[in-house]
Amino acid sequence: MSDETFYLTTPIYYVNATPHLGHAYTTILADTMARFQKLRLGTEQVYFLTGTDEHGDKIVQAAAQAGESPQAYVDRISGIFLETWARLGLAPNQFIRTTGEPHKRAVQRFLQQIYDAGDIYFGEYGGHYCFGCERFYTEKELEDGKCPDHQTTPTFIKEQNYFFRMGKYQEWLIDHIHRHPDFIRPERYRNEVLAFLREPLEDLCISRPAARLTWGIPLPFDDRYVTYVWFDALINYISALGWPDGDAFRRFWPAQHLIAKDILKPHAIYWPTMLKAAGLPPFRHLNVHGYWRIEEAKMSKSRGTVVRPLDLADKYGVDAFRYFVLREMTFGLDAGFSEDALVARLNADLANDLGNLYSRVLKLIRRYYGGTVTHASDNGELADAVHTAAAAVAAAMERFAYSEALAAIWSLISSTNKYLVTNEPWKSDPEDARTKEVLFTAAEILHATATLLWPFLPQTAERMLQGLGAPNSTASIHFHDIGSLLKGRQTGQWQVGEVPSLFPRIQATVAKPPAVEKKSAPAPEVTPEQITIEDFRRVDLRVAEVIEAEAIKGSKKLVKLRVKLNDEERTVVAGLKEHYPPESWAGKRIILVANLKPTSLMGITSQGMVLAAEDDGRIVLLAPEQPISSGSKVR
Ligand code: ME8
Repeated sequence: MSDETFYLTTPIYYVNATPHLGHAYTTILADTMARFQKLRLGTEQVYFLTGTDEHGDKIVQAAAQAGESPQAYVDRISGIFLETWARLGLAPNQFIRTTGEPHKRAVQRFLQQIYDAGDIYFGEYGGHYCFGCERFYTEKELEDGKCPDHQTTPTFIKEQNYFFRMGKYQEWLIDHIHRHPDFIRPERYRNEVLAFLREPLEDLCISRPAARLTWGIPLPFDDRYVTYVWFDALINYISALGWPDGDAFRRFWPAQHLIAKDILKPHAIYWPTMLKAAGLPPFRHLNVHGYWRIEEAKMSKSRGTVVRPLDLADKYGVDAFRYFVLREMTFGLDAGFSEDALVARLNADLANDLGNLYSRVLKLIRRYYGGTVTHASDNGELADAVHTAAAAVAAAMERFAYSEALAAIWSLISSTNKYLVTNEPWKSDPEDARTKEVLFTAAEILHATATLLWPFLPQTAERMLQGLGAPNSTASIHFHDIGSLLKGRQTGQWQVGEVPSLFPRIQATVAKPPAVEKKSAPAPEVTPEQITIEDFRRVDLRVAEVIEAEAIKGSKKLVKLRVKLNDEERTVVAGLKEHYPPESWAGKRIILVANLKPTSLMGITSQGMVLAAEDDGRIVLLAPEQPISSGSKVR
């Protein structure tokens, strides 16, 4: 096992609101990265932290509005965060709360240490205070005298407070950023921070008089004051590991932090200088993502209802939701969220590309070999494609480029689809050695695909592995083994059980196709010759109503139907008795090939053919989706 450890944090979220898409997004990114690193390094080497930020004016106000005590209020909302993460299948190692005693003790110790070192001093400060942001603004930062975030006029407050000598560490920080080019990434945020650091860095006010704000942590050296926002919140990243003496701190620090651009400055400037002042090594990387713009208005217009993004996870499934947010946003940039785009991705990428490939391969293995396909040769077909995908995923995840990593996995899925279309196992003799080889290889690649997918779509990957009879694989396979799985394999077999349907297709309810990247069409189950629209028009498909049905003596399969097409009545013989007994037909509306040359079956002339769909021996009649008169033409 590697000695390398990976410690990943999300921001701790304010409990003045319940979790929304933005909170879910960062936590999904972190969960995915933690799972990926667990595959790469081993479960024990990875630590994933999230939690809630529970002190301050805003929380007190929100509690008052809810008619609750601050403690009851933070307990309740923090509980909702915890529950939501469980609902989304997110699995942090720890959920930290800043009202917890161990955290409070660590904050006081940290403050005392910096105070003793002489980097915290008492002074007077007058400034423009925005209650919404809980911070002072300098004249320069205001826009037309207003808070740039809230567009409200701040209150001028003059009071005595404690200050952290942040300015003292400005040169050190600039130098550190230059010497570690990916300390803050992507680059645009590093540049933003460096631009900010061109101006002199002011000292940071870190306290509030307890007379004005009681819902905070008392300063250990002056209990007339409580500490203020960032000197409480940021310290969670080390208090959670039991700093200063905890084993976990020794093992896992320094961290990789994950945040959105809204809290860049406290993380890129306050936090490293605080750590420096306390004599601690800085974090490893600050990874900064963009903002979701939520197109609620658009959603409500096209669907008649406002859909809250988190509800979409319930509506379409956790993995479809995860897939959408991970695939749709380029790390570092903003992205728009819409339900239509989610449905389009679900249908194209998940139901078509992945779901069809998986069920096609597994069903053939069941149909041909009763579920067991044995290794036929070790020519390692597509092994290079698997290697390439695994390497591309690893390289992309190193940069937090989730969308790129998924694109690499989908490129492997697409190569596998092409491999099947080229080899057409559905048309070949099951006993042919080549057929076995192709299906074995396809199962092998699906196994590797499931492992690659596990960090991103854990539930789907686990179902895929279950269907392949390899349910515990993610625990035992390390990421770097994936490519080598396929090469030089001498023995092996896949035992396919029940084939789960991974993603049902969602019927689009909007007329206009959503504006998302077009995917190449997946290979159909059987690749028929292509026809033109004129060819298709030669088939006269009609809706027909069944008047009556009777069994045909001496035939196990045939049933004789009397059907109506508008004013016309016809007799049609259908081979569907085993699936639809005679008594089940009357009143049904069906689809009929109306211009089929009449044929005689068991001495009865049949004037048409009933359409039905077949899935692995199960037959289902096709019918109009809504009532429509018999004789209507199908176009
Ligand atoms: O700032 N798009 O908490 P917070 C993407 N308690 N991500 C978003 C988002 C959006 N539209 N909106 C929010 C705080 N986020 C402090 C942090 S850390 C020591 C203290 C996510 O509840 C994103 O991760 O306002 C952002 O950084 C965070 O929520 C802010 O959460």
